[in-house]
Amino acid sequence: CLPGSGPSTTPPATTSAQTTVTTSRVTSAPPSTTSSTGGGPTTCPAVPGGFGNPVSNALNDPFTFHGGGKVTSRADWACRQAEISQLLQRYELGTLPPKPSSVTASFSGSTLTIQVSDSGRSISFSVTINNRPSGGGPHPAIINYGSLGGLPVPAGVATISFNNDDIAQQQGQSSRGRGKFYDLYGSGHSAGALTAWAWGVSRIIDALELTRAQTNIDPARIGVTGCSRNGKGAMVAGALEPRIALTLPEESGAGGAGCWRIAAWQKSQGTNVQDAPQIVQENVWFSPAFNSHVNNVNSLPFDHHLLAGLIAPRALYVMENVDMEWLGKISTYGCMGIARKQWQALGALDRFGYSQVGGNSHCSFPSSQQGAELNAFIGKFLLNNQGAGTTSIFRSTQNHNFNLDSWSPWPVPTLS
Ligand code: MCU
Repeated sequence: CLPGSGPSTTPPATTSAQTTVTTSRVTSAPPSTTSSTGGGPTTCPAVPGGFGNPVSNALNDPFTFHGGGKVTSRADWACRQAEISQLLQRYELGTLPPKPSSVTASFSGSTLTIQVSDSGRSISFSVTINNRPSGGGPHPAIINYGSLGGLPVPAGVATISFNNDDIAQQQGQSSRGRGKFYDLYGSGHSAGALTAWAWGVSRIIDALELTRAQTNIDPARIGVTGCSRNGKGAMVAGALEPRIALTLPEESGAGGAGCWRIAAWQKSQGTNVQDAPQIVQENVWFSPAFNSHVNNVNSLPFDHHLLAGLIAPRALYVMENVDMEWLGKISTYGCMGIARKQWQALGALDRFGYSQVGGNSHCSFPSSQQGAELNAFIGKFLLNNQGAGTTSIFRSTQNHNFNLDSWSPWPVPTLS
């Protein structure tokens, strides 16, 4: 990690020609086009193949469909989200399988055991539920990935320990296709580890729905968190699983709250920031389908502001560390500052937080984010305490001189 401030952050003029990219790189046919977000299924326009026009030194317009139409209503937004999810899965994350044909669960002591079967194969995994409040209920819970970091969770909220590495390993390239997700779907499945873990989170919520009477946990008030590589996982889980009420990625950096384009631009300026070409060498968080795009991220029909936008208008509180150049302190600031415009369009700025502080080592949660920020988000969105504090947050302890508007040269509509 390199301390110090980043380079000047006004983007240079667009250099790529606005050419139409050949459709020969499309790896799969457009999948189904039904959205169930926002009250009842909606029929959405089919997602055209191809990448559309390259967008360099600016982030893709959330409010224009891949085919060119404008997003003008909440119903359009639900369709745009379904489209963005498909595009992310196609080119970066790999395919999220639909709900398996059988999910069963049992709860004993503090262990929730989940059995999943599909197409003649079965797996089983367990999570541990701690700090279940006694009496009353049902109570909210936060699913915590792995053992990195960890947030101080207030009383009244249970914690669910999820061993995500058991579902998909993340020990470098040799982990590709290993873990229970791949035991079920085959080692050649397109999903990277982030997607496989999100699938695991969905199965935990399925299991909580089945065992409500035993666990006394409310499946409609579930948060998800993780730090660093597991923070990337928390972000993707929030994006792919609409039943998550509160998404809490901690120091997720590149591949989580960071945008590929901003990192690529910073890298070209000499900053030591993690970028797409490096990240796919380091680990198996993404689909192998992403490998052929990492040197040309400006061609992608999305960036991670749109990954975050899959959560909007559900609640998202992003924690980042200003001392960590490698994590993309500028690319997460810019990416989330622009992501926030999606909550603005939905009249939901009180459900979006980005907070970047320093002085703490990687994944040791700083107390400066606890009282007024983390507790406010958990209070409002998991404990139903509307007076828990301000949850419209966008701050960094460092001035990055990053021009959010020149990186997002599109109008923000009011979606009603
Ligand atoms: C922030 O997440 C990762 C980062 O992407 C990697 O480059 C680095 O090696 O590990 C970080 C991490 O997970 O640290 C615990």
